[in-house]
Amino acid sequence: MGYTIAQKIIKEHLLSGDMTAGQEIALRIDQTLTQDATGTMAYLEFETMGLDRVKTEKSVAYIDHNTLQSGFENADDHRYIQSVAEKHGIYFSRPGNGICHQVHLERFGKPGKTLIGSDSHTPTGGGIGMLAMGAGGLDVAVAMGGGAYYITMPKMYKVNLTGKLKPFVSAKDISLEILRILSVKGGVGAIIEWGGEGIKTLSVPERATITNMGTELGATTSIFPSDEITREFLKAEGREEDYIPLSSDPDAVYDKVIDINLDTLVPLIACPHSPDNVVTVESIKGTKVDQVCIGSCTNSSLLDMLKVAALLKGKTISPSVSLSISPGSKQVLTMLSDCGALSDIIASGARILECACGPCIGMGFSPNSAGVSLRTFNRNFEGRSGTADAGVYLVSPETAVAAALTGVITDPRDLGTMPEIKMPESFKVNDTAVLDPAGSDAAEGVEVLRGPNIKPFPTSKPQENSLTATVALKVGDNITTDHIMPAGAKILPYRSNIPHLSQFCFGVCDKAFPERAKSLGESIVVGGANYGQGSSREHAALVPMYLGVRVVITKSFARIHVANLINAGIMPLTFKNADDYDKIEQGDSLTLSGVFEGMDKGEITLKNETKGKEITLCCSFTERQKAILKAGGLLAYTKEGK
Ligand code: MIC
Ligand code: SF4
Repeated sequence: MGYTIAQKIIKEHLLSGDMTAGQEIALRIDQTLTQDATGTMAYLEFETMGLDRVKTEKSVAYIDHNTLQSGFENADDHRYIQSVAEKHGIYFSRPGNGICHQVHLERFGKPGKTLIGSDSHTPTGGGIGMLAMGAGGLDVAVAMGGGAYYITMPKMYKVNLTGKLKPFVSAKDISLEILRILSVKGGVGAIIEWGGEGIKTLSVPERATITNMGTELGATTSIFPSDEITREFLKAEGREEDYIPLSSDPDAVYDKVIDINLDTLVPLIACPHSPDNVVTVESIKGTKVDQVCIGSCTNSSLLDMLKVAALLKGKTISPSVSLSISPGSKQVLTMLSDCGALSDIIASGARILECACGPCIGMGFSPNSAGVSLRTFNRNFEGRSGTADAGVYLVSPETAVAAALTGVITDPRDLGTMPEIKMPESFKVNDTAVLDPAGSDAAEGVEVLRGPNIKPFPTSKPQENSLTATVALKVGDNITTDHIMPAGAKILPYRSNIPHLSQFCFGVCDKAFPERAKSLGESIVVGGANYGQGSSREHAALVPMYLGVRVVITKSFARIHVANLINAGIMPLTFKNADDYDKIEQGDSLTLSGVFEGMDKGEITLKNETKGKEITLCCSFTERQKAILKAGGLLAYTKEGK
C-alpha cells in the first residue's frame, strides 16, 4: 500500500508510535513559529524549561498580532520576545515585517519539513508542501527544546480538483466550498490532501489560502504536493535550493475522497457567525454593506493585492463603505508600491493599514453598531470583530472589492471583465526586518527584558482520584476559543498577565462567569459538540485553570484545545451518550469518583448530586496524558524530568 504526502512526511519524522489512525504518535519538529499574542507565554514556558538554545533547524518569533500600542504592554512584550529570541537562537521578525504565516511561506517554509506554530493557521505552510500544524504555546516551547510533538495519527482525506476557476472566482471560494461541504467539524481528526489536475492552475499563495482555511474545518492540517509550481515560487523567492518534489503514491489510500470541479464554482460567502454558513454571493446580493476589510493570513499575498488594485484602479469606493487594506508582508507592500498598484488602492479611497493581523483579531477597525462587514479573513465568530452586534461575512478579495465599490453585497462577476494580473518573475527579497539571534558565545551576555505586565505563569493542581465540584457554566455547540478567551484591542495586551485576562473569560457567553468560578474555588464547565474550535490560544485553557476549572465535559472537543486543556492540567471528558448533556444544568453539584481507574478503563462515572442521576463519561488518554494530568499539567510533568 502506498503513502499519502502527509504519511510520507510523518514516516520520516516519526519518533514513536504506530501510524494507524487514532493512535498517538510523536513527531520530530524541524521548524517552529510563534506570534506575539501567544509567543510571550510560549517563551516564558521555554525559559522555565531551563535550556540555552533552541534545538530546531529554524525557529522564528513574529510580531504581528499586538501591534496596536495603546499602552506600554504590547511594546514591552515585543521587547521581551526580541531579547529572549536573541538569547536562545530564535530569528525575530520585527513588527511591520508582516503576518507570520505569509512571511513564513515567503521566506522560511520548506517542502517536506515539519512545522508547528503557536497559531492555528500554521497549516498555511501546507501550501508549500510542509506538514504544518497549529499547537498550544507549551507544545511549541517543548518542540523548540528538541522535544517531540504528540498528535493523534490522523485519517487521510483527499480533495480532487478538476477544471479551472472562472474569472472573479478564486482560491477563497474553494475554501468556502469545502467548508460548505464538510462544515466546521468535517475535518476533525483528518489531514486533507489537495490533488487532481486542477491544482496545476493554482499558485503557491492560492494553495496557501486553501490550507490556511483548512483550520476552519477542524483538520489537523492540509497539504498540497510540492511540484513545479512550488519550485517556481521558491525560485521567485530566491531560494530554489529549498525545493524538493513531493507527491503521494498512486496507490495511497484515503478515508474519504471529495471532488470539486473548478469550472462550476461560483463566488461564495460565509454568513454570520460561522465560516461554514456558506451561500452563493448571488443569493444575498443587494444587502447593504458598511465596511470591507481586505487582508489577513488568508488573503494578503501579492497576487491578492494586485487583483484588488486592478479592480479598484480608476474607481472610487462607495461613500457608505469604509475599506481597509492590510498587505500581508513588507515584501507585498514594497512590491505594490514599486509597481504603482499601491497608488491605485490609495486613490480609490481605501485606508491602508500596516502589514499585520489588524482587524482580523479585533485590533482596531471594529464595525459600526449592527454593521455589516465583508472580510477576506477566515473567521467570523460572534464578537471577534470587536462589535458585539456586527454581522461579519467572509469573502474573496474579488467579492470584497465589488461590495466596496457598490456599497451592497455584489456578485463580482457583475463588475465586467477581470483585468489580467501579471505576476513578477521574482519577488523583492529584503530580510532586514528579520533579526538573527546572537551566536552561542555572545548569547550569554544578552539580557532578557521583562516589563511589569508579565506576570508569573499560573500553576495547576494534580488531578485527584475523586472530585466534587459545581458546574460553573453550561454552554452549547461549537463554542470557539473566542467565546472562552476573547481577544481584541482591549484584551490582547494582557496575554502575559493571566490574572488580568481572567476577568474577560467567557465574556461573550456570560459576563458573570469569572466571579462565579472564583467564588466556587473548584468548578466544572459543560459544553456541546466541537468545544474549543478556532484558535490555538492556550489562554483558553490557562485562564479557566487559573479560575479553578478542573474538568470540562462536552459532547466533543476540537484538537488543539483538548491538547491545551491537558497541558494545563484540566481533565477533558466526553459524554458516552450525547443526550446526557441534558441531564446536567449550570449550578449542579457533580461528583467524579474512581478517576484513576476510569482513566485506564476509558470510562468514568459521574454522579449528578443535585439531580440524583448517574452519567457515564468517556476518555481515551494515552499513558503520557494520564501522567500529565496526574502531575498537574505539562510544565509540572516536564519538571518532574519526564
Ligand atoms: C486567531 O486567528 O484567532 C489567532 C489570534 O491568530 C489565534 C492565536 C491567538 O489567539 O493568539 C489562532 O488562530 O491560533
Ligand atoms: Fe492573524 Fe487573523 Fe491570521 Fe489569526 S487568522 S494569524 S489573527 S491574520
